[in-house]
Amino acid sequence: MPSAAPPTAGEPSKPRASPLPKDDPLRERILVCGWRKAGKSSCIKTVFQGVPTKDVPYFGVTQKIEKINYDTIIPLQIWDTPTNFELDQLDVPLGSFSTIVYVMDMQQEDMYPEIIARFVQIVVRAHFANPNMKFAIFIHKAEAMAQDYREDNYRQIQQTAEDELLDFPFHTIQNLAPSLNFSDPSVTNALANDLVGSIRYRITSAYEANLREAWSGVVQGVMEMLPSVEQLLLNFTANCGMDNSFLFDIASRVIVAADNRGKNDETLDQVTDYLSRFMQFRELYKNLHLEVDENGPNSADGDEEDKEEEEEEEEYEPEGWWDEEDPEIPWMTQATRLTPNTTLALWQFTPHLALVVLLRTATWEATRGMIEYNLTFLRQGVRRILMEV
Ligand SMILES: Nc1nc2c(ncn2[C@@H]2O[C@H](COP(=O)(O)OP(=O)(O)O)[C@@H](O)[C@H]2O)c(=O)[nH]1
Ligand SMILES: [Mg+2]
Repeated sequence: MPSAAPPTAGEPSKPRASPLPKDDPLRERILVCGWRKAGKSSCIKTVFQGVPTKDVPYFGVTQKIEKINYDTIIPLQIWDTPTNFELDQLDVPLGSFSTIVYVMDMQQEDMYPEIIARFVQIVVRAHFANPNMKFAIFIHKAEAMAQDYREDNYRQIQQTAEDELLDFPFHTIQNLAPSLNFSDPSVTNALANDLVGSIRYRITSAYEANLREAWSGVVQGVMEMLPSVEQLLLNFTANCGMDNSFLFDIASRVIVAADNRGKNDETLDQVTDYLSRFMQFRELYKNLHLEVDENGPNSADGDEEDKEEEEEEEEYEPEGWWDEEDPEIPWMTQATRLTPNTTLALWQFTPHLALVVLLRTATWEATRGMIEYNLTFLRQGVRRILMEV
């Protein structure tokens, strides 16, 4: 076993000119739309603006488009839209969005055909505005439904959307794509199938961890560096005998990358829960520097749990977080024994991101030095990828 070198923050690197301006075109834009009262604002606010779920029933109606800037592994701009929103009301080109999230109320079964027809209209239009556009449907308000019922509705929604796309009267929008011949069925079939493949369906509820998983899919979908980060995590997890490793956005508790081995819902719930508990203790971590924007700090819910605190430190400098970091300072870290056999450990990587690993307690106790040694390289690797993009 190699001797454990003290973990360092890695060398400071190239300076970044200035913080991103508010409307920076480099932010990945995500448009959130859907039927009135489907839960659009709830999906955004409970995850990215730290609004507690107990406030969900009291949200006011969204009156105008709201743009929420959120800095995580990549800078995002999430657009919340009001009732009766139409694509024509955007003050930027539709093609400048990378993803459209369509929120629908799972409980409005009688409305599925209209809701889905509207979604398909948006998909088709957005595709011609940006052929790389990604689409996600959040089938929302699922918490009241039993598992079987959820699955039936999920299948019904997916089938309806696919049928609607395959039957879409593309000839009526020939003007959007003059170079394609929409009277040729082979052209329209290929296009429809392409569109079918660009849609991800997610069951969500503001009261369940699946909402964060759904957002995780959306964020990962726009991360060009995802495969490189995943590969680093995979190597690290395999070398150190871990069960799983996850790179989390700390404030939203959204997973931005994972090693993708043997992941299951239970593990995810456990880890997400752990992070929210950890965030309750954030006051104890005096040097856990999180960027708090004008939307307010994140608040987390959950119960207390025994914790074993270790060293802490992270420097944060708003002009470009990596410029001012002292490479000699150890970063904030924390480990918790969940059960006698399972340990969860957390290390902060950047002001926004933390690595959470799940491993056998015996492995942690026997090889902690080696894990921390390997972690130095993982952390530097991840940070280097982030600095380059
Ligand atoms: N049962 C349930 N209700 C929700 C959920 N999310 C939002 N709602 C309710 O749906 C209504 C509309 O939510 P809102 O987010 O304002 O919808 P929007 O009009 O699409 O932005 C509110 O009364 C919320 O309490 C959820 O996950 N489950
Ligand atoms: Mg709203």
